[in-house]
Amino acid sequence: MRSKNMSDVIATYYFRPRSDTEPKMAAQAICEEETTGTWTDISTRTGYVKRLDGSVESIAPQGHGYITRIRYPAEIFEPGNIAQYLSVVAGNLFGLGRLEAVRLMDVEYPDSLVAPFKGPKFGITGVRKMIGSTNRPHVGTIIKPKVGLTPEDTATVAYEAAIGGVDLIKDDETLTDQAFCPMDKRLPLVMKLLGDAKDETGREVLYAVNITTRADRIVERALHAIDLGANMIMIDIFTSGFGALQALGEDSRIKVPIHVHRTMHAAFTRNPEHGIAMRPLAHIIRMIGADQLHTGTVSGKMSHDAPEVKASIEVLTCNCHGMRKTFPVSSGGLHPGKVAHELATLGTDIVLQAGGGIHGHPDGTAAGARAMCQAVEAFMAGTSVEEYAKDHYELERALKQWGSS
Ligand code: CAP
Ligand code: MG
Repeated sequence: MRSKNMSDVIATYYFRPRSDTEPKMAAQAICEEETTGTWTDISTRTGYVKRLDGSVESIAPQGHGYITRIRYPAEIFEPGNIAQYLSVVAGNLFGLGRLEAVRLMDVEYPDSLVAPFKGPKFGITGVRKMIGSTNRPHVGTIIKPKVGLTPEDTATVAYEAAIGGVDLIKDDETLTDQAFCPMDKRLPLVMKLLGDAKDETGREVLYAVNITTRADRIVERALHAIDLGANMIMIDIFTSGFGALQALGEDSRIKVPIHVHRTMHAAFTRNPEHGIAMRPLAHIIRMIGADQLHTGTVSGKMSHDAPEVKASIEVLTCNCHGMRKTFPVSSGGLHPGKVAHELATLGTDIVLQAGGGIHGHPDGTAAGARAMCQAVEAFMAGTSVEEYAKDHYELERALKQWGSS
């Protein structure tokens, strides 16, 4: 978010110093390494350079370590260069020997460093407009198995999900353009069957085709997907790189929303003491153009804790920077029995996705999609899933299969 009354950058870290290092010295080591200093005094750090020194604004005990807020002068950042921003706030500091552990928790940027970014082209409002929804959560599915299906079978699964009532169908993170399911074949077939489903139901359904590839080819691949009829594209942000998303976000020829998957994130977000929390990453991902971003579940198969998930959602949906809001996506091990808890904890301005929790329904994909939608309807009506299931067969079958915890 924007740093209040500040023209500089404020980064917040949790850290645990090495046993022979004072907390103040440890925080100072971060500050020096990422601005004008190094491990020893240097004669070249003269007066005019020292204007770019950072400062340790505060240190307070937290858990087994400390929380520190460090101020970095805005001038050491190159406006609009996300790679360079990260090299400062999330750079060498992770390897410093004086710290046993260090985790970047949050970054506040002044307007001057956010102004070069346009943010999402569609955002929550734009995606809702395509679907025709107002305040209800969107329901999505990931085609499963994540790899292996032919283009024809992928399209059939997508059709079933659309008939069952989902708003969004997406490829999984490892499916791109492999020989067994090339994009050129899969995408037109899926769009054709989604068209058939629309003729039957009158409902628009989005298909986020995974265009993840090397950064210098991604725009070309996105444009090709749009030529083939894509109404949404998807990118694996951490394996493709921030520049790839930014290129998509800033290209005015790309007039479809971008769904962002975060595969690989847990390598740096999972350890509560070391690495980078999802929040500052989500912040950047919003700035560079994500219309939808995975932020985790509070009851699914992945290991997450509610305050962290909420912190990411907050940075995607706050009224800040004059930017559109990014639609948070809760996905991973969800099924109808988990819907109420997710929505009660995370709010209804969210996309709830289920892969196994739809295609694993005992009566198949269409019934699974109906059961997920019924669970959402129950929540919106203020009714428990158990109560709602009395009149909704697919939901009843799902609850029998997976329970309602
Ligand atoms: C969900 C998912 C997502 C995870 C990633 C999967 O499928 O498509 O990749 O949600 O989670 O393949 O696991 P299921 P996170 O619904 O079948 O679990 O972003 O939290 O790492
Ligand atoms: Mg997946």
